[in-house]
Amino acid sequence: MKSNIVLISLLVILFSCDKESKIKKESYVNSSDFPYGNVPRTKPEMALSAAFNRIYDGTIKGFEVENNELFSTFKYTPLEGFDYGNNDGTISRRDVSKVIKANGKYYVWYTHRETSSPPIENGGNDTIPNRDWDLSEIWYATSKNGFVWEEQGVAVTRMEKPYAGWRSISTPDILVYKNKYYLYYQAYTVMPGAPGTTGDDCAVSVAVSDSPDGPWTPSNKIVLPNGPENTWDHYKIHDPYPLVYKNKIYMYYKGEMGGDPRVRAQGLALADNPLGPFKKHPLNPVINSGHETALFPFKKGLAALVGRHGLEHNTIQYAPDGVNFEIAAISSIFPIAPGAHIPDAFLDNGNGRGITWGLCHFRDVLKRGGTCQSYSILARFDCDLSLDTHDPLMKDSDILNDTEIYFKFGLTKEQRKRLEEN
Ligand code: AAL
Repeated sequence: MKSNIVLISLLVILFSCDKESKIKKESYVNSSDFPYGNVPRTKPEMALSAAFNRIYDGTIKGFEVENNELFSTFKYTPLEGFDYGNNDGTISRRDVSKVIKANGKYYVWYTHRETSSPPIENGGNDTIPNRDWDLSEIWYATSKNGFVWEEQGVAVTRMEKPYAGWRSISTPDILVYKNKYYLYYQAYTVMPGAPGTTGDDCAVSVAVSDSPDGPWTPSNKIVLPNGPENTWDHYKIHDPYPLVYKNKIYMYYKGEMGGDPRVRAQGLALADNPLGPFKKHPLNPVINSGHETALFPFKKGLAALVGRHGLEHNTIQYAPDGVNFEIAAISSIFPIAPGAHIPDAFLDNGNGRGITWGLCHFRDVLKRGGTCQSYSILARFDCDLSLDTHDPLMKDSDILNDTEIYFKFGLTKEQRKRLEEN
């Protein structure tokens, strides 16, 4: 008798559960029944649109952008400590490296140009720059707080002819490996934008030092060479960006595969030794967008700030293996040529904590347009892409810019004329 009662009550419970889920299923058949209030954190058994399937199965997980650790807005601060002369384009600073901390202070390296005249588009010669980063050197500065900087001067000068870098060196990035410092940079043998080139052809070289204050010994070797003829990175190897990951040096870089407008993408090359050889990854390119792309360890993978240019511009991407990147967040007003402060950039501890600030640049300050870009200034960006920080002020997806900012991006005369004629 007792066992029958137990059996009957079990059956009742079973039926009611099944009934409940049936109800749920039944009652959810009509998608507008998606619940109010406590949204289902696990995928409900109901027909879902592509957008809601993405919430549960996509790479951008979760409902609230505020809880997305890889979503952030960016805030900008002018820097103190850098003198741009008469602001006439004869002094320029741009394309910063990652910011590292050493000897109790922050260090950053960047392209520094001081020339008798601002760049002149297709007017370059031995003393006149053809581009903002032409006839340049690598300089560095230090800071106690990341806002007020002290320029220390030149780190690496241009090479002697015929070594790569005699025309210009630019766009540096730093690697700290086994207590030695490595500065990678674009090394030019022809002036950027020279006739007969695709506009900015170069490869990457490296200099070494035992101290962030130098002296730096240039290798006078190309460590990240151009790709074979007719390949995506045959002409341009730009923005070298080393990290230590999975016991190797992961060197990311930008290539440009032609086209109009030009298509840029990010590649990866791996090495066991900072001086190479670097072996390019068979799946290159690994990021289909972006220009100067900053990457940082995040959890067991790597994340990337994919700003300007391309299908997936203005996205923050994540690859659990450092190779296969997926979009993890979408944001706006990205820092240009970001050099983030990444405390664990070279720790390779499989537990990346993310970033909260760095330096970047604003280019073409004189608004000359064209590709030579008058001159550039450095600035600071702050964000919350960190697992150890939660700053709601950086997690605001509803950026309401001032009206004049919108009207600043007005129609050109030609566009207005065309629209009025239609
Ligand atoms: C930057 C970087 C590289 C290019 C030029 C200077 O944005 O991508 O450095 O060569 O522009």
